Amino acid sequence: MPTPTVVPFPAALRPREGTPFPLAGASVAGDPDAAAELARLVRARTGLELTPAASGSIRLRVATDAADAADAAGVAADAPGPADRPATPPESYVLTVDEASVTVTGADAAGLFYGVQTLAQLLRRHEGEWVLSPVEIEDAPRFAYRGVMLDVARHFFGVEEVMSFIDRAASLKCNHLHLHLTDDQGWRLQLRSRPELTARAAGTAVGGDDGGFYTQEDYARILSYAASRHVTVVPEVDIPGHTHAVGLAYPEIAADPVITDEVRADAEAAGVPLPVAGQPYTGIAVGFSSLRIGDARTDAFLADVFGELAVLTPGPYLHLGGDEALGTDPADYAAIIARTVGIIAATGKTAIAWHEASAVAPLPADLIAQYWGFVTPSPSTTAARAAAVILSPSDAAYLDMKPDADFPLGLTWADGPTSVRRAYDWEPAGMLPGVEPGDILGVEAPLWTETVRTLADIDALVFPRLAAAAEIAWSPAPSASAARTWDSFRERVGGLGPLWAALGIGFTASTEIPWH
Ligand code: TNX
Repeated sequence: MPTPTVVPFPAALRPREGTPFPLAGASVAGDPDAAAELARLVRARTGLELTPAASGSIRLRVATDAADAADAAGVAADAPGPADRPATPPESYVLTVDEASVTVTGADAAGLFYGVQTLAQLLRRHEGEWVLSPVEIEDAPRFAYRGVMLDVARHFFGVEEVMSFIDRAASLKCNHLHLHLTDDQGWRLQLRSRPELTARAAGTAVGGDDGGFYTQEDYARILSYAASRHVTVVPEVDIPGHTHAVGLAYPEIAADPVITDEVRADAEAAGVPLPVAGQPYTGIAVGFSSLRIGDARTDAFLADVFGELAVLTPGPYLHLGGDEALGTDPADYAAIIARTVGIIAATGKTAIAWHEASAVAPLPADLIAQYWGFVTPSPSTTAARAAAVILSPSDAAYLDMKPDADFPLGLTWADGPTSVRRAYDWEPAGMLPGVEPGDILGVEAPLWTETVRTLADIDALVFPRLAAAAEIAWSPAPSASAARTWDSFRERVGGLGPLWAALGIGFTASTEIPWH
């Protein structure tokens, strides 16, 4: 049997001898949400309808007692007492296929959902029929945080598009959606404490395109859809840089734009005016905006914004940005980071910031740093000082880097154009000196949207490279799994092309991948 087309590759996969399980006429029993998800995927891929039945040949369930939990962890129920038994990891599942039955047991609802995604990837044609080959899979994630980021500030994406993005990420077992909600070009979330933000600073986007914003009802819909796909939303309000739009709404707390040579060069290249206080900015330069730090009105703004964001957001994290604050004096920068981390901690949430913020002294406790330098870090990297680190190396994990030189979308600043292989061939452990494997919370692949306007644009940049980030985040390290090689990965990704096409994912058919 060829390597099954599963991405990310499971912790353990053992093909079994025997006749494949036929899909035609199969019935599904067990968890109704999982059954509906499997039926959706099977319908899209094969056109077959799975019938629900109390004693179905496909059984989907969440482990409910100790024996089930041991089972989901791949341990015999009569194994030595609880103390000797490995704890059932969250999000894990066990999947078995034989000629007569298919069973997926999740340690929890997320684990069951992931088992169903794996099942959909395993569907194949055999002698003219849709089948599943006999197999035994025990699977659990390597990292707890497996993220994607969508920048809805440079270009705005509506609720339906965000939901589609969530589906795509969740199908690759990603469990966090970082929403970059604010930037120089626009503010995208309605806040009742600060109504002028969306009244005055949400109308435009890069290139003069239409803006937009999420009402609180929209945001609640995104959150509840994400929860149904086992995805935690991490909202980002970027301070103190990337705040030109704030000045359109609350000019009294905006610092004057700092026009550097880079900002000037970008304005000339893009044919857009320089940033002007109080007017919408439609270029793509960075680092010119800041807030009036130390002003009580700024502190009140931060307390309102992060306080309300905490109330609206069920997940444990609030992201405060902190990147590229080139227009901010270092002492002011340290002060506003400390102040904002304090506000976030007081809400009961944990602050995440881009890694520059982990350079401030004293370093706030519990701050999680998101590293966006290169795979080979520069000596000045500060992420190692943080309590935990999320890895988003820009030369490997940035989905907005051009996949090749003639590609119409994307940027190249992070040593681009990039490649699928570059997205795959990096290892989190040991990447940053001073960051121990246990300090790595996980991996996130960001999509910045300066050049991205539609869901089709998103797909073209995100696929297939998100599959690489997802495998790095979920699968065992290459040293612990024979399938964790570029050759195995490219074969498996190639096998997923028809499933992605059936689901309407407009992936880029990279020449590095042998597409089926
Ligand atoms: C850098 S990476 C940024 C963003 C840009 C992105 C484009 C980081 C934390 N900031 O403001 O959109 O490059 O690739």
